[in-house]
Amino acid sequence: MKLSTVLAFDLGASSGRALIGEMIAVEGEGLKLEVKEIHRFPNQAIHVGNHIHWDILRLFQEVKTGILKTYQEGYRANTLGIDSWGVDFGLLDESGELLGNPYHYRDQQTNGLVEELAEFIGVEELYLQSGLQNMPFNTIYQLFAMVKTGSPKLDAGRDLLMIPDLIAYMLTGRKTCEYTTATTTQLFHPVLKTWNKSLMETVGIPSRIFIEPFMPGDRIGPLAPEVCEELSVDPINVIAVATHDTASAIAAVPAGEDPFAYLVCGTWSLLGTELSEPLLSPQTIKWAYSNEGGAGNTFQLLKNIMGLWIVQECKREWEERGGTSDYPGLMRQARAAPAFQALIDPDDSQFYTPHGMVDKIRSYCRKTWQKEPVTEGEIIRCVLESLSLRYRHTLEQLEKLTGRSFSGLHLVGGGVQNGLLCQLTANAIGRQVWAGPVEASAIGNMLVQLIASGLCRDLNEARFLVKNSFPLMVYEAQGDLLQEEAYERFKKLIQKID
Ligand code: ADP
Ligand code: LRH
Repeated sequence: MKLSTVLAFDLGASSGRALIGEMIAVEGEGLKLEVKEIHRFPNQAIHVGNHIHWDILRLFQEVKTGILKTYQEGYRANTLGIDSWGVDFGLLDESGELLGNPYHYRDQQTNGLVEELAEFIGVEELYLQSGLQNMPFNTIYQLFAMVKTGSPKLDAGRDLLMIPDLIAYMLTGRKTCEYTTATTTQLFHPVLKTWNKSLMETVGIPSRIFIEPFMPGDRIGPLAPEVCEELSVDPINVIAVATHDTASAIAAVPAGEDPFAYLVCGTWSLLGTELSEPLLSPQTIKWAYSNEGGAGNTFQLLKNIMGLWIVQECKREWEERGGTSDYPGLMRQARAAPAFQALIDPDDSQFYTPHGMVDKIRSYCRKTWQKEPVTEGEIIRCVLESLSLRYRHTLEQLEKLTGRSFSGLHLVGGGVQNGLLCQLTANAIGRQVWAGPVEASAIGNMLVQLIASGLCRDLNEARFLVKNSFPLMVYEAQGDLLQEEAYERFKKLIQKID
């Protein structure tokens, strides 16, 4: 028996998708969530002059296409939700018009601003005020860049809408701000759980542009009449889900009630554990761990790791040069390449910026006196092995920070499809990896909609639904001496940051 139909839009930095979810009661098996992908589209940075932007209007158009396709396929969603990557935003003027295209978080406008603000406010103070890892892309730095250049957009701006809020506004005409994405700005106070107006004042950011946050599960409103008319659809209710894609993905981790560790593995790798309150200790400051808001009144203590972005960029470069390898092809080559030849520190700042990734990896290896990876397989293997060792390092830090011990690691997101990475991660951490679901963000998005409509009681019940609906792949650790020796080498490489 079908109990509800929900529609989720998950906008990632590399692609966006619309998934329909049906909650059904199956005799003898209990409640299940059946999920089907309706629409998928690429997302990419658009270069204009010296800046990079998101193509927000095209993303909105793809969302409308997704709604249309659900109707064409005969689905009628009760509610819909939108999640996306964090930190980026659009500004609306007095009349509700969007002021320019949102910047891509990798835009160079924030170069040098982390250091500048640190000198001005102090790293420790900034951390205590925001609870976040100091990443150059955080909203605070993007706004600080506008303050410094005297951007007229900041003067004319009346409302700041984070990307998922902006898409929701285009769909409904309602200006809202959702809590989980608000906590990625570095302008939200983790302890007071409200916008940090004094920090805004210190940096010169006008506090009037920030809207009081909605909590995950709050109702934004129905699709606007003009959207319904254009698409010939019903006024579906839009729900503020856990609109930060990482928060949505974590909501869909098929864990029980005991503490667990997760790795949300997509463009970025977010490795962390769920807490009921933020953890702001001298050690979390030193190791720069974020406390981000999660669904169900949780805090997510996590580390932002460079992730599969490095692989994406290598693939893009090879494609531009006429290469044809898809992900499975590249991973086959990486499997065949010799193990632990050369390692990189994936979080070295040079890997953050687009372009020239293959050369950057090779020159890093050269400069650190390692054997330079040459073939596509060798390069991908070098990146994946380095990531897996970074995951081990982070998991061990997380245990020290929280006093918890984890028997394994839940891995969710696009990286689940990379069997080699999952196996390398299990080997590196010396524990099991439970991989799945791939579409965790979209599923977490659906779960909050189901909680909002009263079909799931809470996050625990929602996670049970995931467990009961999606099979997991289990990877057993296969450690050896080579592994330990590589970890020792890796720790020396990253010493400068720890
Ligand atoms: P985001 O939401 O940040 O765009 P995803 O969760 O969609 O990211 O994950 C994207 C990543 O998934 C890619 O960088 C790629 O490394 C990996 N991936 C996608 N498809 C495959 C595949 N078929 N095999 C292996 N890895 C894949
Ligand atoms: C992952 C993510 C991550 C942010 C980054 C901007 O998609 O939302 O949590 O730090 O993108």
